[in-house]
Amino acid sequence: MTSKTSNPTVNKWLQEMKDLLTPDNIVWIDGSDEQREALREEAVKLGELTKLNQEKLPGCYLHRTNPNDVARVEDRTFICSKTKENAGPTNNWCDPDEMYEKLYSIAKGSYKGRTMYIIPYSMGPIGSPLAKVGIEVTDSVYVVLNMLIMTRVSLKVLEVLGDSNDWVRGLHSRCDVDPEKRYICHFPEDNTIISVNSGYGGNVLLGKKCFALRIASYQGWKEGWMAEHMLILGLQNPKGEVKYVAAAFPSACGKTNLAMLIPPEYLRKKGYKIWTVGDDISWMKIGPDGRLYAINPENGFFGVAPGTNEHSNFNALESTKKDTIFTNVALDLNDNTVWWEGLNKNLPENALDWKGNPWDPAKFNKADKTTCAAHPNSRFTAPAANCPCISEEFDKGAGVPISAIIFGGRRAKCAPLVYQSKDWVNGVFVGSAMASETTAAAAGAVGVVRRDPMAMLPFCGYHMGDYFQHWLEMGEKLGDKAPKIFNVNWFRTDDEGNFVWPGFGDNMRVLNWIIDRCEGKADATETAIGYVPKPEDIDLTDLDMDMDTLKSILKVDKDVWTKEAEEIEEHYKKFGDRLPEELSEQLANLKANLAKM
Ligand code: OXD
Ligand code: MN
Repeated sequence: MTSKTSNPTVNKWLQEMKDLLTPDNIVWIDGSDEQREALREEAVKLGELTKLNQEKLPGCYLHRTNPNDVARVEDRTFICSKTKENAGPTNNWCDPDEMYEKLYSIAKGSYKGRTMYIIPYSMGPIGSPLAKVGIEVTDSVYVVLNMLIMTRVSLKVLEVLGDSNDWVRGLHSRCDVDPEKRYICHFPEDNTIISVNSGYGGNVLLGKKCFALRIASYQGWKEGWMAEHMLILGLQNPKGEVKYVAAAFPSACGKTNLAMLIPPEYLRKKGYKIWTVGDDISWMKIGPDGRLYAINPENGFFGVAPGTNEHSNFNALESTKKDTIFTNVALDLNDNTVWWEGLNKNLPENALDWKGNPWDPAKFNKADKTTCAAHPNSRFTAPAANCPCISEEFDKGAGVPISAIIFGGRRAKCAPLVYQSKDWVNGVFVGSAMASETTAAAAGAVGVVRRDPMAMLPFCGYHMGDYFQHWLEMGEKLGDKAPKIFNVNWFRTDDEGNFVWPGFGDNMRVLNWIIDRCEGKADATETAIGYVPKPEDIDLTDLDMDMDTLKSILKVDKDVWTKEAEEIEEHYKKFGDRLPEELSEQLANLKANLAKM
């Protein structure tokens, strides 16, 4: 095998992979346009991709996964740290030796008759002090083409790596796409990821959830930085100043929409604007001036298609107009373009559904997901460079200074529209207790609360009690330069169950209050849970909402919060003696504050 590097650890691992997988061919992916074009053609020939209408959607393709393989598989995702205790109570664990043996026996010889693609990639701008290197081997052209969008793939990555051993090994093999033998495994102490028997994005684009969150969260813990499930946006005021915010919401709570928000017209006219730095992942390190700096380690968006339209997220839709791979959406045979529920009201008359079967719009019933043309978790993989509001800082390696961290989730009655934590430690408490309610969109009971600390429940690569402790230590290091921590809830409902807050672009009104608080410009009322805005400080210009309605969603209800505190206590029991003392104290404070209400 001719190598592209003299790095001994890379070459040794690649030789091991070749011996294990026994491919017929080996191809290094270099990130060039020519190679990408050739791979697209090959994928079309292999039937892995369908070429879409190149006039309307230049460089765009459609892919359909095996119907048994359409989402991340949390129950088959493992953190194989040396001890079970270090994976903690929120992760599946298996002894690493046992798991290596099992995975190697599944993967053995699985590239026979196939090509082993070697993808050298950087998470973060190549050479940035916040970036890290990975190498993924895969037998899937679809994975290669997605990685070319989602990460920075280049042989230059190998130059930057030099002889260092600080790189993440990623083995992906599609094998037979057998759900019974599907495993997504992480070996944090070995910088290694192995994914077998899947071809779905989050399980196989190993730079994303596997590296940039599960492995990187562990690295950040060991090395003194943070890898978080957060969007990053820049809010520009009429003076042209930009303040950066990072926000963590559980999956499907609108991170991509907030990251690409278009402000209401009256604010646009004044000169307000949002710049997108990232929509899913944030790596944050303390900079030379003592502030927290963030990069988006990704290079594209792996967004949920259904519900994306020119009103809900104009910028995301624009991002998908060229060089995009669509996965499991519907194919409109009339003009060879794509369609999904919520794109527009024109249900295609002549279309194939996400499985490739003819789709009958007459049988479509919104409430029954099995009648959908696009799979509810269908996706677009779009280059970040396509986004009309991409920040000019996106490609710069230094990162952006974070003024505020925002947590949030779907809570019909509990959390107010927005509140500020009392300080960093209180903010860590707020994040550790984060929760979201299930919606009618997913199978199962509606309104069930799932605790998802910092939106990292499926993504934290070590014991979550240690993760909370790491947050507390980062706060100590940051001292008075620490970002302020807030919580938002766009999803409060009235007695009829309707959302009260309009959300989308109007969330800008809340972001403005948050920035004003960071700059000491806005007042607030101290409550049992933190600082809540004075109703008059949330700007309702041009909005059909009266003060009483606004007050109703800023309210902190004693009974609801007393129940919430009890649930947090239950949730905390999981972490045993690894739950930091400070957080138990925070819970005790909350209870005492509520008792005084
Ligand atoms: C995602 C997720 O795909 O959080 O971003 O599930
Ligand atoms: Mn995500």
